[in-house]
Amino acid sequence: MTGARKLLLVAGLAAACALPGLCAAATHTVKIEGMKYLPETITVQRGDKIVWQNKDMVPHTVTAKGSFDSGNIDGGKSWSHAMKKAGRFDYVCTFHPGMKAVVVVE
Ligand SMILES: [Cu+2]
Repeated sequence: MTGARKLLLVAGLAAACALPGLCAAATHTVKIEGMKYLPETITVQRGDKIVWQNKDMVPHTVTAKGSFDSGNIDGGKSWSHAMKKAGRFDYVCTFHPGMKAVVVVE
């Protein structure tokens, strides 16, 4: 397949995804490493799943008050959550309040 054809195919899939029900939910990954969420801001589509992988040795949480809360995620473990509502969700680690990040659901 040529590069141009591949590009057209990708563009077509992206257009199909704009119509509800035609596109399977995607899974995104946020790494927790060095006391930071990476990326700090992630934008996903409604219905997508996000997996937070704790690469640190210490436990962390993914806590957006009133929206979602992972509870304790031990070092080396992960937690996933499907984003069902559109909006901007600021979240923190309840153990380390300096750890902040954002999920934007379109
Ligand atoms: Cu933490």
